[in-house]
Formats: sequence, structure tokens, C-alpha cells
Amino acid sequence: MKNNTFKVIALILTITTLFSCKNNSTEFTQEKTNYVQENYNKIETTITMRDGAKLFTSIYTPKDTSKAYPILLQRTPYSTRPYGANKFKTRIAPNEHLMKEGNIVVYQDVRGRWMSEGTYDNMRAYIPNKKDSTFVDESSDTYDTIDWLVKNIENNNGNVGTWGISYPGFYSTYSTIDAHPALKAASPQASIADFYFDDFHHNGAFLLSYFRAVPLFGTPKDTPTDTAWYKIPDLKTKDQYQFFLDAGPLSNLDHFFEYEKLDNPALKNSENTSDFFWNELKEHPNYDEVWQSKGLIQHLKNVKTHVATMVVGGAFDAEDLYGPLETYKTIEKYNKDNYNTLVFGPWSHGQWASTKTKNSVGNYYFGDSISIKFQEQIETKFFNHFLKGSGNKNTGLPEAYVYDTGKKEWNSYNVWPPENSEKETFYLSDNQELTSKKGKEIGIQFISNIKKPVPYSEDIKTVFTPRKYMTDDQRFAARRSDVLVFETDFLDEEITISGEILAKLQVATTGTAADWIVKIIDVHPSDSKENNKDMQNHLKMSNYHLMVRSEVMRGKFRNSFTYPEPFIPNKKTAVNIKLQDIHHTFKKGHKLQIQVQSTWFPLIDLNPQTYVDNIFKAKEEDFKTQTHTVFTSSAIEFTVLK
Ligand code: PG9
Repeated sequence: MKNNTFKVIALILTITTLFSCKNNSTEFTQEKTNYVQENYNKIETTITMRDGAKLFTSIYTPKDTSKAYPILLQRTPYSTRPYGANKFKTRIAPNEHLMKEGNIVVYQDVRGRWMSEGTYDNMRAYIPNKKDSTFVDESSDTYDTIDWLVKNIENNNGNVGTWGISYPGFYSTYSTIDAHPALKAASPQASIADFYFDDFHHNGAFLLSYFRAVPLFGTPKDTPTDTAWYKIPDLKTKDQYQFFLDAGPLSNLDHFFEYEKLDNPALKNSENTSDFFWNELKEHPNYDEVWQSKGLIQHLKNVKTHVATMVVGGAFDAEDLYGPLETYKTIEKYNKDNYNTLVFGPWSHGQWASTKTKNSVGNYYFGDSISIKFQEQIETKFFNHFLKGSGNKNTGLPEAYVYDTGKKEWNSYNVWPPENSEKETFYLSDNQELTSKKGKEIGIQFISNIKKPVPYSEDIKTVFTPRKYMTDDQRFAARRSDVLVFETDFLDEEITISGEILAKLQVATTGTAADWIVKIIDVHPSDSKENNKDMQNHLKMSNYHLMVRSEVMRGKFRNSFTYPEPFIPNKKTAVNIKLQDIHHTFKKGHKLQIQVQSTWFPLIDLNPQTYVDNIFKAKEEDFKTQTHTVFTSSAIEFTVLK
């Protein structure tokens, strides 16, 4: 080997050695610093509810006892770990500012989860008239918890705030119902409001893409435990599209949800080892009393005025869009004297809690420090005002702080949707155009082949729950014959769509059942330079078909989510689909595009396209390829900013 080569190798070895030594010395001399451990004490205890159930509660109190602090409470099904009085979270409170300012921060395992006693119930139904102390729900558990905290935690200033993202957001919303008088602020964030319209279902379609999440919520347990008692199914492939296509009818997947008692350390007494949530999903395909009773929105008509609310959501949240938007709108509608605000930013699920500088959702980049500024300038200000400050309505924060995901800028409104917005209707036309003029009606047909359903994403990836697809490029779909495309010309002036969207389809099918999916797409010009280095290699923003909103309607539920109906073959039928709010400017030179399709796999399960009472129990022979028709009398109603 040449002399020089030796020198190069020697140099590399030297550098490597130095580096590793340096590394070791860092490990050896500096313990990993944990701000929380250095500045907070931790107490672990159980709080006894009115029915005697003991809920495990982890309490962080500032070491500085020179002043009183409010209590920030998060109730969660996802554990309060790390367990052990001498093990500390590395980050507490809604954000680092609130952590470093000093607050009493409390985490609680909700009833029946992790180290808490009791029986868990997904989205436990609220009980309006509790006859005695045996009648409990998440409202009474929160009330009892807050009552104990303000009476027993030293140095608290008597004010309590709740917050949480997603399921913890559901519990924060719940805290506002029959709220304890000490509750002064609640921030439900990406809060689940109804499992029939959030997460596991969208308008009656089951989100098959949530399949792997089922055991998290349905594995039985009857004993407190500090270790996970559920197992996330391993599909043993990255190609979930093929896996679920090969699996066939949903009943072929039941075996994933029959558990071995021996594998479950938290199941000591009961003999029932099947997944109770999978059984609930299977036995209740319609929006029946079980789902209706669990919905939270119906109970938000009498929120006490001492509870200020700040609802937070992400425009590209794949999990909970219905929840935060309906929560904000319902509190706004029925509680006129309350302080209730909305923050709706360019985020995926919970992304506003990130401390990463760069803010992108999938391939689409919005800018830097958007989450960081929200935490500093909005979230911290909200809690401090109501828990440490005057608590009046003059927070200096906007009623609705909403990000325009097209212009990439924040806008503030004193009402949402904005006052200066009007409904505008666009019509589908036979030459695949989207126009403001209603043309002659014709039917455009496509074959909906259940052996080759439209993928919801080009990615070959098995997910825990879907996320990235919300801003994915939709060219792959636009080029399929079973996806109908309708688009404007290149816009000669920008149009801002703000608020919800209503797709009013006129359709027909040769079958007796069908799903209908509508996607709203911002087509970027071919000379777009908005590329960013996080984009997937095969993509550039040139002609990028950015999906800005999408929704499905399982056709049998078109007139009622509770009483489904078949289609009459070949009969033109109205199917209306509400798409959740957007705030997006379609810039000059872009196109506004609509895609209409009938499969979206495996985001949602396959519709047999012949009517069956319960798709979870459909048989192989029920699944049939059909020919669908979309009539150009269909229309899309937008809320347009004037
Ligand atoms: N809404 C989220 C979720 C619920 C159920 C299953 C999977 C995810 C969440 O709580 O994060």
C-alpha cells in the first residue's frame, strides 16, 4: 500500500480517536442535564374519585417556593411516564416557556389506563344527571381531581388550566363541562370530539389506516400497570396497500384482535381476552346510540364563563380536524359571553408543540419558527393571562388566528369564518373543467375496480396512523381513469377560500353501494420554484398538485349516519359531502382542481359496492366492481374571501 495511503488512514484513525475520546470525556464529566429534575420536585400519588377509584397522578412542583403558582393539568390515556418519584420527564407543561417560568404541572392517567384504577371506556360518555357518586365520567373525574389538587398541593394560587393534544385534548374539552370553579383556562388542541368523525371514521367510512392503533385502545386490562399491556400489530411488510388488498374482507383481520391472556400482565381477573374496541367498531358500523352518546360536541352548550378556551388545530391534521373546528364553533355559538378563541395553523397533528425550527408538512414547506412563535407569543400568553394575570377578556390575542396556507401568512379575524366571505358555487363540466357557469348535464362514467382501488398515497409505507398524505402531490391519482378531474384555467387573479366547503354531488352506480371522495387541489405552475430540500427526490413544486383538503362520504349514509340506505342502481342520486375548513389562497397562475373518486385505499376500507348492513361482516362475494357516474350538475360550494 502506498506511503500516502498509510498517512491518510493514520490521519483518519487519529481524528476518529480524538473525537471518541472527546465524546467519552463529555459523557464522563457532564451528566445529561435535565432542566425539570434540576428545577422541580416530583410527587407521585393517587387521587380518590367520588366512586372510590384511585387515579394515578404525577405532580411537578417548582423548587422555588418563594411564590404561588397555578396548576397546569393534563389528563391522558397515554401514560404519565416515566413512573418512579426519582424519574423525571425531560419536558413538562404545554411548552418550554411555561416550563421555565415555573408552574405546578400535573399529569394523570385517566380512569382504567396505566397506573390508574377503574375500567377504561373509549371517549367515555358524559352523564348529564348523575344520581349519586357511582355515576362518574371524565367531567366528574376532572372535577374531583382539581378539587383535590387546589386543596392539597402547597403553593398553588387556586387557578387551574387544562391542556392536551388529541386524546388529551378530548379530556381538556371534557374539563369545561360542569367545570370546577378553579378551572380558568382550557386549551383543547387537535381535540377528538367524536370517533365517528375524528380518527377512526370519516362520515361512516372506517379508517383502515388506523388498524395498527386499535390495540392501543382495546386491549383489555383490569390491573394498574406501568408497562404497556398492548401490542401494535406487525404486518411484516412496508406495503400496507398490498397487505390489506390481499387480506380481503375485514373479518379476515379479526384474528389480530384475539389476545393471549398470558401475554398480558395487566389482565389478572377477567377472562375476556379479545379487543373490546375492535368489537365496538365491528358491532356498530352506523352512528348509533353507542357513538352518539360518546360525542362531546352536544355537551358544549353551557360552558361556564369562568373557563376561557383556546382551541388549537392544524390545517393538515390527518387525525382530528372535526374535533377542534366543531369544538370552537359550538362553544362560540352557544356560549356568547365566554372567552373562546381559535388558532388554526399550517400544521400536521400536534406539530405546533414542536420546537423544530423548520415547519413543513410532508413535501410542503411553510417557513421557520412558526410553532416556536405560537408557543411563545400565543399559548404562553393565553395561560399566563388567565392563570397568573388579570383574567379579563383583554388578552390582546385575536378571536381567530388562522394561517393562509397558500400565501403562507397568518391572518387575524374577529369571527370565523371571516365576515367578509361569501358562498360561491363552482360546477363540474363535461370537458373536465371547473367553472362558475352551470353547463348542460351529462354523466361522466368510470369503472370502480375493487381489485385496483385508488391508493391514498404513492408511498410504500405501513403507518401507525396516516399523516403525510394531507399535502401529498395528487398527480399520481389525476392520471388514473377512476379519478375524475375538474379544474379551472390558470387563475388570472388569486382566490382565497376561507371556511368549510360543501360538495354537492349528483351520482349514480350500477351497484347498490359506493363511497364518494372529493379532494381540493392547488395546482402549482410548471415554473414554481417553491422547492425545499425536504421534498421527496422524485418531486419538485413544478406542477405540484397540492392537496389542501379531502373528505369521504360512505354513500349509504348520505341522508343519515344512523339510518343507512342502499343506492338504486343507475338512479341519479344526491350525495353531499362537507369538507372541513381551509384558509388557502390559490394564487394567480395556479389552478383550482377538484378530484372525485370512489376508493381511497387503504386510508379507508373497501366498500363492497353492493349494499350490506355491516361491511365489517361482508363476504368475499359481496365485493363487486361497478361502474359509477358523476353528473356535471354536481357542484362545489366554497366560502370565498371578498
Ligand atoms: N387522535 C389521536 C389518535 C386517536 C386514536 C388512535 C390513534 C391516534 C391521538 O390521540 O393522538
